[in-house]
Amino acid sequence: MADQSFIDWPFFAAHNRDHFAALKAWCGANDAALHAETGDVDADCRRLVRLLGDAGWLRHAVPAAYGGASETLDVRNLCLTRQSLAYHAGLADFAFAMQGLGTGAISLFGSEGVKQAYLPRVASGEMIAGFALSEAKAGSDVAAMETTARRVPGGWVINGEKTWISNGTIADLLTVFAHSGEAPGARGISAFVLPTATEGFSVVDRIDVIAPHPLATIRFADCFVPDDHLIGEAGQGFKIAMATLDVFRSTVGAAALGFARRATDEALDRAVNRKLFGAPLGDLQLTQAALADMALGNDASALLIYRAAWAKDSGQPRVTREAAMAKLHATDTAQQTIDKAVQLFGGAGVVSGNMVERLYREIRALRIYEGASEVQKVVIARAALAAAQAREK
Ligand code: COS
Repeated sequence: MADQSFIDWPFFAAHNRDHFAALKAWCGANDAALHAETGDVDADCRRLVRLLGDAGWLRHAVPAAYGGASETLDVRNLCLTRQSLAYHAGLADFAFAMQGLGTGAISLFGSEGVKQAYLPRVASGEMIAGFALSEAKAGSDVAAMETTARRVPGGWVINGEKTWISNGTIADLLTVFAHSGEAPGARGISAFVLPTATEGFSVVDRIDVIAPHPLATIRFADCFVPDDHLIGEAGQGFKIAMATLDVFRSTVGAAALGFARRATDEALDRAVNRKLFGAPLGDLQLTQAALADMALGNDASALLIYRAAWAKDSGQPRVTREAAMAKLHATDTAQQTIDKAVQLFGGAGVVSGNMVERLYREIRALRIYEGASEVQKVVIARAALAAAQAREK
């Protein structure tokens, strides 16, 4: 059982503590169902979305007026959910996370009609969502995207190709970002809701990765979306993407923390039960050094994650810096923590199916998606420089 003491920290309100306790109990009772994998990752993911929807957990991914659990997206509950699910099963965390990220821009900036049409069905697990931002030539450099949106009577026509799209093979609706021509670069991007049943949408390629997820390259060939499927205002898409990531980057850190806490528990179990040189592995000071690093890393990550989540929930308009710190620290530290756990397991740690082997594969992508570690450093450094320049004035 992972260290739970963080839940008593002052960042949390009673509703967060109640949510964490209820979800923890549910995950414990449903561990086998969260893990059941058939080898068909699309089918597994669809099943997990249904499972989480039926149990009511997906309600935390949308606001209360549209079938959600809290009036506005409660970032602390999003983080607690991801941390708890990731502790049990990476794919379950992914299934939850994408319902939130895939509709985050709609929840924050969408038209009333679009919110009512889609959010309740995402909260129930009836519809699966995705976030289509990245392109082959536009990952960290979002503004370099080549997908276009052209205004036509009654709506917009979207053309282009996106890649590394989570849920690309199974999504029912996507938040799509495209150049719409109001201005060059970042100021000429707009955001749209695009149901994948739209004529002209296709999956070009499935992408196989070290920890299987439904990942794909997708294409839009003259896809028409009606006017009310524009999210926010035309030309505001870059800011909408960044504001959405402000909410969800802390949650990536929380998922990493869930993986790291699981690795720590596996390592502690090993340290207590594995005998070496006639004594438990945990008696060796080098083992203790590794365990100390893990415990320290977990608490430091948790402090940064829940600081960022609390700041957002408390109404701070921009938490870009705080969310970047949380994601950067939690994902990089989790990678080190899991690597240490693998080392403590020796040969058993790299055997397929061992929990720490799974975690070792699961964690890697989190240092890349939703803003690579390098992007987070840029964000943090810019904030520090801007503060220093402001003090000079
Ligand atoms: N919320 C609201 N607005 C924001 C914002 C935020 N979090 N971050 C930036 N903006 C605004 C800026 O204020 C600026 O507005 P003005 O033009 O009115 O001044 C505008 O957006 C452009 O911002 P900036 O100049 O910082 O843009 P850059 O192109 O320099 O951004 C980084 C650089 C690298 C930070 C950005 O492109 C980024 O985060 N890239 C990673 C994207 C990513 O996460 N990809 C993964 C896809 S999801 S799996």
